[in-house]
Amino acid sequence: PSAHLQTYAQRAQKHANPAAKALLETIERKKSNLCVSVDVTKQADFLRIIDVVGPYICLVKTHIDIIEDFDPSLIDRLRELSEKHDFLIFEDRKFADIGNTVALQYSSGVYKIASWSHITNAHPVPGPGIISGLASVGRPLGRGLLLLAEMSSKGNLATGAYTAEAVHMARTHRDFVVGFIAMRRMESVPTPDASVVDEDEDFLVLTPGVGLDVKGDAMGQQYRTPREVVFESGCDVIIVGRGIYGKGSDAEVQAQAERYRKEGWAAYEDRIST
Ligand code: 5IU
Repeated sequence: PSAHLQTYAQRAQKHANPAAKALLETIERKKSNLCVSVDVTKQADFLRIIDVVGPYICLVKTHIDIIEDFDPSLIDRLRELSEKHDFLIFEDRKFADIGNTVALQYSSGVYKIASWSHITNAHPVPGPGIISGLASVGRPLGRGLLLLAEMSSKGNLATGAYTAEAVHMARTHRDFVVGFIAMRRMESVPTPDASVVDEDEDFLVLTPGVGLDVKGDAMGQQYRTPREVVFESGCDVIIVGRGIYGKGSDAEVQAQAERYRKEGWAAYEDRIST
């Protein structure tokens, strides 16, 4: 059966990539397919929110370059929280340059993303060289890459033939590409070269643009519910930002995290039992 009709545990057992395997195991262990996106600009807020939502998440998504008072000790604190609460880390870097440059951006600079982020992502726009560049750094460390096959924002250009080429690039680099940022499952996307299709492929689909209370924002974001994303569209992980951390007090943030965890998990249970 298609990957999304199997349990996370079954998929974890078979997955060859260490980061994907660890994520699937964490999802199963914590009964959470919730990733919280923590888009705040101060270290203290960043760490406090992650400590509050930690028990309810499988993955934390970061934009490390928006932290104004960043210093390298923040990474040590983040790692401590990931061990305390048992979640993985996804730096949403959206690499988009040629292979040589992204290898440097991934390994070096102020943030040294590859050294702490289990999963990162890239735009397929530069072609397969971007995967080779990132893999040269990330594969020896057991990291995994997601390709941006689709986006959640209104009017985005990641559609049609572009999405199909992204899927094709993933299928030809399965040792390092572990899945997609997408709005639905990608198995049925017609691939430009059928010879690369593998009946047993298991790409994780992580999906932003998830919210229960509002339909969008003033800058083109579009929200769907966890049920629409996980049950109807077959996605594996819901990514929620302002719907959780934007709710004020720690108690409210915690309540929202638990609410989204429950919704996402119930949608998954319904999916595998149909
Ligand atoms: N994000 C999207 N849509 C996308 C991609 C990434 O929203 O297509 I690719 C990021 C942006 C933000 C988070 O960091 O996911 C969603 O945050 P909100 O839930 O606050 O909208």
